[in-house]
Amino acid sequence: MQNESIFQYALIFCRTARLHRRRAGLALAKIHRMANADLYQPRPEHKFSFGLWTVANRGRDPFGDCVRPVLPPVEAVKLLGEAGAWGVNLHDNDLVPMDSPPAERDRIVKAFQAACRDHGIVVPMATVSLFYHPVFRDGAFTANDPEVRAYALQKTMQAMDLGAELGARIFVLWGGREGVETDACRRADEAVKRLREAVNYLCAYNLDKKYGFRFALEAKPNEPRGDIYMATTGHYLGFIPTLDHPEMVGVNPEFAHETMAGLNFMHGVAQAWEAGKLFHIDLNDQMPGRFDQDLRFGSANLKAAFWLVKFLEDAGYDGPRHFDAHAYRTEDYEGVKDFARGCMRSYLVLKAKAERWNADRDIQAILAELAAAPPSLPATGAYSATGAAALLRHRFDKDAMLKRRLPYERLDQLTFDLLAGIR
Ligand code: DIG
Ligand code: MN
Ligand code: MN
Repeated sequence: MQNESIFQYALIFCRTARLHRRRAGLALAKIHRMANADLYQPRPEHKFSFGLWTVANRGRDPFGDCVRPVLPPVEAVKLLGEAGAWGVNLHDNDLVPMDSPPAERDRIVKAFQAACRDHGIVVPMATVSLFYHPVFRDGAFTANDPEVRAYALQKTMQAMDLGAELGARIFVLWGGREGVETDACRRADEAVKRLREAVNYLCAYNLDKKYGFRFALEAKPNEPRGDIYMATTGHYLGFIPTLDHPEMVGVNPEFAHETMAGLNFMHGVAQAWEAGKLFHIDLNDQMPGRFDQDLRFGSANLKAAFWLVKFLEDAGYDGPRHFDAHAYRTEDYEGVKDFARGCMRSYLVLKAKAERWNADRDIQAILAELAAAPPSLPATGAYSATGAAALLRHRFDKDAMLKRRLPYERLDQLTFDLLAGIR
């Protein structure tokens, strides 16, 4: 009897313990979910913004018609507010149809401003569509027809008026049609001259109206034109110093566009940042060698997205994190909201991973090893005749230099493990 009752007690104990363990596990999972929920919830201080054209993208592509109904601007603002975005951006005609009568324009703008107020959304950036209407088929600022070039300036000034009215302080210029299918159409340096003249004119308008805009020039190598002038952020970094007001002009690098050009996006962003010219950024994702996919941020190349987020956060970039992307053509508007949430969530997950990377003991130990100062070297910072003489006299021990380890394989594997969630 005694053995049996002990066995009974043991059985009850084990079942109870298993129940408690299961409950504890569930409670832990719930705490983890709640913590995660807070950790990856977008907040205004994250400065996440979307263009009206991103969440209102109807899924049309060169081979298929729209799959989603029109999403009016005030509805787009509501969707973004519900998803947790901080800001909404717009091209002039995303909000006000071309050639709207002034009274209609004002009515539309007031309704939009009310929606932004209702949903706690700001307008950090404005831009202008110089690519959709057929009149821009040969470009806008670089078009051969001087009437088109003048109309492009007028349209941009009106878009600046609208952006200023909405409180935007950044004005993006993307020259989507500034390009060629054949270089028979104009000398490429003539295009540069026309572009410079237009940007100088708009900087002067900005000063005249005291709008305080900072212009952010956005590069793209091709699409919709066979070749687009100013194909990469680097091209614009070389162009800006030639302007009348270079201090007023920076860049708006886009992840997909630099990737289309086969470049390391973070490197272009880092060079722009180092030059004090990272005025805005277009975040999305892109598989190399394809048309401009404008995919949800982090959805195609996790590692490239990680290095970008790590750079922006380590550098202390304080500008908008703008997602210039759109949902898959297969999505309905619930799916579009998933897309918007996913962009912001992925950024915050990678931000948390960057913090773990910076705190990881093994990673930091390798970085410290790499940063260890070599034996005393002649100074090579600023040039001096004595410094150069000392450098010329110095004997380098190449065998010793070759013995210094560069454990990048381990460093990159630790990064992989951290991104894979096993560190
Ligand atoms: C394309 O990537 C361009 C347009 O969407 C817009 O003019 C600009 C603003 O981010 N990006
Ligand atoms: Mn794009
Ligand atoms: Mn863009």
